This record gives sequence, C-alpha cells and structure tokens, in this order.
Amino acid sequence: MIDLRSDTVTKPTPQMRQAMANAEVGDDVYGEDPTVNLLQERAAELFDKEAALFVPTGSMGNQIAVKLHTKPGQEIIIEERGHIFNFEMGTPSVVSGVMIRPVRSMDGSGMLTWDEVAPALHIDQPYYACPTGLICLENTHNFAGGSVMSADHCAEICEIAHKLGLPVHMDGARIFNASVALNTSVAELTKYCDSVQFCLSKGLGAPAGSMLLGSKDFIEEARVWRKRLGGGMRQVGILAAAGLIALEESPKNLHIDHENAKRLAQGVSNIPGISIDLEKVVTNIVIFDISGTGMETNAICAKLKAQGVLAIGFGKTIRMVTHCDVTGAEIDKTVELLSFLK
Ligand code: TLP
Repeated sequence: MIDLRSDTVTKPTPQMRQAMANAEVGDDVYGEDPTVNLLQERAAELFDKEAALFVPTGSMGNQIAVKLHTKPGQEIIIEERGHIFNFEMGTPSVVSGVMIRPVRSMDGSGMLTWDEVAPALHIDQPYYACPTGLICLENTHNFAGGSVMSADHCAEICEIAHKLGLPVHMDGARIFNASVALNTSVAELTKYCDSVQFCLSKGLGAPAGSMLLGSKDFIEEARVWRKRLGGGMRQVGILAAAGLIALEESPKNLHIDHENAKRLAQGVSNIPGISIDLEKVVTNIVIFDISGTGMETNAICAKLKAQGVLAIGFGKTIRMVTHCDVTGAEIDKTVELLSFLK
C-alpha cells in the first residue's frame, strides 16, 4: 500500500530499531531512565528551553500544557481548524474545564494575526465574561495544509499576548517541517512561546512519543500531570532511543517529503474537478478540494484504496501526507491512479 493517510504511519528505520535494541533503560517514573533523560536534555538544548518532558503522544503534551496554563472556567483561543480544537476529543473541557474560542484565520493560512485574535479576547471584561487564559498556535498547521508560521509572526503574537499577561502554547507537532521550509531553527520558531509540544512520531519517523518543552517549573508540574493522566511509563528508554535518532537524523530528510508533496500537488492540480492552491503547499501536507469531480470523497478514497493508495477524506477535501516511507515514484503512481477522475 502507498499510505498517504498521515505521517503518523511511518515505521522506525533500521538504525532506530538497532538503537532500541541496545538502549540503556531505567524506571522513568523515578527519573532513572538514562536514555529518556538524554532525549529530554537534547530536546531542551535544541529548542533552547529550560527543560523537556517525554510524553506518549502529542495530544497528551498539548493537554498537559492547556491544563497548566489555565484555570477552570477560562477560554483558550485557537485557530478554528486547529488540532487541539478539532481532534483532541474535547479534552480541554474534560481535563482543564476550559472552553475553546475558535478564531478564523481570514486568509486561510491558519496563522492568526493579532488583529484576528484581539476581538476574541476577554480581558478586563465584566466579571461574567469567560476570561481568556491561553493562546494556542499550531506550526505547521495541519488542516490549513501544512502552512508555516515565521519566527517574526510568532514573536509578535507572543509579545502582545505576554503584555496582556497571556501565555502562548505552540502545538509544534510538525515544527521540524516548518523549520526546514523556512530555513529557521526550531529554537527561533518557538523562542517566545511559553510551552511547545512536538512529535517524534510523525515526519521524524519514531514509533511513538512527543516532547513537551518549557521552563523548569512548568516541566516539573507537567511530570505530575503526565502521571495523573496515565502517561508515566517505565523502561521507556526503548522508545526514547528511537526518538534520539529521530531528532538527530530525520530533519535532514524532511526536504524530500516537501519535494514529494509539491510533486503530488502539481500532479493532482492537472486533474479536472480538483482544485488546490499550489503556492500553499510548502511542507508535507497536500489537501485538495474534489467538489468539481462530481464524486464523493469516500467514493474516491475507496477507489484509491482498491488500487493500493490510502488517503483520508474530510468533507469535500482529501488529505495526502508525504513522509519518509513514500518515494517519489509512489507519488507519481498515485497521481497516475487518480486518472479515473479524468
Ligand atoms: N494528527 C493526526 C490526526 O490526529 C489528525 C494526523 O494524522 O495528522 N497536533 C497536531 C498538529 C497533529 O497533527 C496531531 C496528530 C497531534 C497534535 C496529536 O498527536 P498524537 O497523535 O501523537 O496524539
């Protein structure tokens, strides 16, 4: 199968498997797993943050951040297609007792400007308004098609938010893709964010795991919440060993995924009935509209599946994600197979 459903489907490389087999381990709930500790130190160093915590999933990393930055009864601001809003099962309300105020990014980029955020804020409002507690950003923005937020843009949002006493959390599940696309370090891209979550298990290819970063105090508290949520793992250096390789080696190859995404986007753009803005494909996510084909998304995905290609449909769009387990030739094959639409 050519699996373009997500970059979450990537399998660990032989080098990762080797490192996993040889990993030194200890009980991480006691903070005694040397490989986890190494991964946390390395991540903190790369992002120039005080501390980092290995968490089982990106969702858990995001939700711990929401929990720690807010109080029950507050609101958090997120772009309306953001992952924390749409794909984390209402956990902010379940775990943190907060409401989500989704805000539309008017240019479709998914990157909120301060002018878009400002009218949604509840600060110094009458006591019966729901006060804003946190701003969440997402870079790259998954459902805006892998769009990227520049370091300056992020810095501007953080600067104004901080002046108002608001923390900023970055869902950087794919921040390394943004870093490659913008040719800017992950540290620069997240410099003023109070916390950052990034995934080892997406484009970076590790089998599982995400990192949460922030101040030392924040990460100490995050460790408590990780355990509370059932995420205190034991000899998890086995996974961290793969994570270390993901961190050191995988970013070097992400540009290939981006080239493949462009190639895919270019290919599908020539198919009648499909619309896609080629300029917007800058990382590894390709989302195209199939309204003009006269077919339903599910029918197209089913037909593709029967021919050996997996993709996911959302409404009138289909998402295809390139990653290290898909080759350029497989991308060409996918475009060719879509010819049933012609
Ligand atoms: N995204 C998954 C699905 O949940 C939609 C995917 O296939 O793209 N933040 C962002 C921006 C994400 O895209 C995801 C996963 C997460 C957080 C959650 O990560 P996990 O799956 O590790 O909980």
